[in-house]
Amino acid sequence: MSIPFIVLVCLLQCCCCFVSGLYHPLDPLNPTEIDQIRLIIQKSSLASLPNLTFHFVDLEEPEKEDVLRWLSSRNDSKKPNRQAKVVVRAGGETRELILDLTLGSITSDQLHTGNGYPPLTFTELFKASKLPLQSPEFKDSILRRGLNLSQVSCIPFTVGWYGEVATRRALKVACFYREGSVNVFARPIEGITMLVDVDSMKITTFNDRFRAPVPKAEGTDFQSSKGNPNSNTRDNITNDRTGGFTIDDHEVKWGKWVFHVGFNARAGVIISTASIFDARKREFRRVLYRGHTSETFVPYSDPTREWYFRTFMDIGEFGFGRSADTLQPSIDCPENAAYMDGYMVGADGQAQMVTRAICIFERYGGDVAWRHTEINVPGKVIRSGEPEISLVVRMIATVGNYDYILDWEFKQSGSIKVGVDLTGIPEMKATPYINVEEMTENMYGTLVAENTVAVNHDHFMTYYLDLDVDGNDNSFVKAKLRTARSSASHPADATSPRKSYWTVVGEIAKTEAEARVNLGLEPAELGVVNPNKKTRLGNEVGYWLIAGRPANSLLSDDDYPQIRAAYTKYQVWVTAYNRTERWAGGFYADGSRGDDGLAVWSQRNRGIENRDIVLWYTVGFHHVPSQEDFPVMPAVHNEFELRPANYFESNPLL
Ligand SMILES: *[C@@H]1O[C@H](CO)[C@@H](O)[C@H](O)[C@H]1NC(C)=O
Ligand SMILES: *[C@@H]1O[C@H](CO)[C@@H](O)[C@H](O)[C@H]1NC(C)=O
Ligand SMILES: *[C@@H]1O[C@H](CO)[C@@H](O)[C@H](O)[C@H]1NC(C)=O
Ligand SMILES: *[C@@H]1O[C@H](CO)[C@@H](O)[C@H](O)[C@H]1NC(C)=O
Ligand SMILES: *[C@@H]1O[C@H](CO)[C@@H](O)[C@H](O)[C@H]1NC(C)=O
Ligand SMILES: [Cu+2]
Repeated sequence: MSIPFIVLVCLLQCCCCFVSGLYHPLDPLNPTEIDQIRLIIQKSSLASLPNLTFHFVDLEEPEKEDVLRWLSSRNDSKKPNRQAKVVVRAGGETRELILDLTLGSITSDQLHTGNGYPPLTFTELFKASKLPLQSPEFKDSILRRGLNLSQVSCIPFTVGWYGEVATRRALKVACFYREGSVNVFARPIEGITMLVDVDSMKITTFNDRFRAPVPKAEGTDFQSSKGNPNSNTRDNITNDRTGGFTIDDHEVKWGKWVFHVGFNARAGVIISTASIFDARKREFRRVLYRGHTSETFVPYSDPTREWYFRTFMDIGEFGFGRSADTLQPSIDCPENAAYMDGYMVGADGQAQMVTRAICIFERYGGDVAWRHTEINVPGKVIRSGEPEISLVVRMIATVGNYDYILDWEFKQSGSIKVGVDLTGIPEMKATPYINVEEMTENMYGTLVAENTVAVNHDHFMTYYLDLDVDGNDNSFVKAKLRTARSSASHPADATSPRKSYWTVVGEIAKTEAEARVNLGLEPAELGVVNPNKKTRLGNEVGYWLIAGRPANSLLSDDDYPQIRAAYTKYQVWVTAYNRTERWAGGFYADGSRGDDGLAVWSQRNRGIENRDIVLWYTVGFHHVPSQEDFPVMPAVHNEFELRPANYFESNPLL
């Protein structure tokens, strides 16, 4: 079929771009650079330390002013040096390195002495998952349950932190029975917990407390009976009405928008330097400097010994980019999608590629961008309007049992919509019950199949949104809508038969404390404005935050998981921009203790009026499972929108 847009994917030509120096300073590290990092470290004194493993490798965030300077001139002699931030474990310690790739050297090497650990490597998770199969105690437990060891799969889970004074890197391992089903998570072997010491890679605690029947295999298969859709039978959803989009290395141009699409192991997709063309001003105007998922918090609401620790921070403990799945054309993304690969580092320092990690496509779903019919012009019926066509950047993270579909959708109206869809397999536990009426104890979830309880939990996805609305210096507005009484003291109201109306009571948040917001029943308009830029009519240019269905954490403040993820008590925060403050749950999220992260930075209570600020928004879901979530869950959606408000002089679609 005809593809009406030009796609200039230049990923594997990074070396060519590199030679000519035509990269954007926020480009993700390419495989050549990842190799260079490994070689620099292997030639350094670090190589002599025992058990050197790579846990994190990313572009070291360049100074914003350097990036902006390059962007405005596109003059490569003004480009900042390429730098990488690398976290390795060696000799049982965590080291944080900064490498200058332009100079080819390590410029900083610091021991991490604070709490928490870097993300677990895939190799560690894999090794931990195999340990039970070698354990005599575990083999004995499986035998006594009458199960076949060769049909057992074990899955490692992060352990959180529960007030222990000293900790070591650890995982807990739970096991499942594969026999007769591909749905590993549907057949838990309940009652056994194993603690693994990650550095020595040994099971240090084994507990077999009780047995529950293993749920049956029948009815657990989630493989689609429809097979892969045939591209010829799909509706034709491409169209050429907007002239399509181009991808030049990592920079995407579509309609009025230009933005950069990056990728790293931690956040997955990163949108940078998004600007929109203003046809009246004949110039590109800045909107979003950098936006990405910052942390997820998924606490299960089950305090029992086998379940209490399941309070995951998937982005910091594993990584959304590390969990990025290769996208399936015509299922995960429509036929008209273009794809980008993603690169990251393996535990051994080698570059790893995820093919088709990101897709980009034009969406025309039959919606209306704007319309109007006018019948009050004598002798005429004037009908007008335009279809809604948008551009979507998508990735999917499969984090164990769950699949997160993460969209950035750009609209010609100037809106940026961020969508999150959850699907996959709920986490389930085995129980003796086959009917709700038999249940005499709190099972902390819903009976979704015989002997199977899907446990209550939440998903909190926190977004880092460094909006730079028409410039760096912005303010955060909390406008409340208040009911007002018509009053005799206002001359205009005096004769009104109306008793009330509503009015907008705007308030600029002066400090970080004033910018913590819980969305609720009280109507509020939240937004970021640039107080230094006004429309011709004198309104401050801005972007509103149109929130989705709100959900904040219901755990008590003194509960350990809540101490670690304290930022989930508010849906909205605003902080003063600081290049290093990007990860809401703290940089070292595994085993963290809540002493780094958004809630701590906000405690400094910096001034945030008319300066460079960052907006943080949490998309939350309280998940009370239902039988329809079994054996695989139909996608559930939530979203938010950043929408221009007095940014343009009038409707930019005309
Ligand atoms: C780029 O910047 C350098 C140093 O400021 C200057 O010498 C050079 O002329 C510039 N090149 C272009 C093409 O503007
Ligand atoms: C290195 O790894 C091995 C195997 O995992 C472990 O037994 C040993 O204690 C580690 N050495 C150090 C210094 O961490
Ligand atoms: C265990 O499962 C394997 C296949 O994975 C099979 O070959 C073997 O016969 C089974 N053993 C028993 C005792 O059922
Ligand atoms: C899709 O639409 C384009 C443009 O209208 C057309 O050329 C093409 O034949 C259509 N493809 C299919 C499969 O209908
Ligand atoms: C930036 O953030 C880091 C981490 O929170 C902090 O240590 C540092 O002091 C901050 N820098 C400034 C200039 O506030
Ligand atoms: Cu869920």
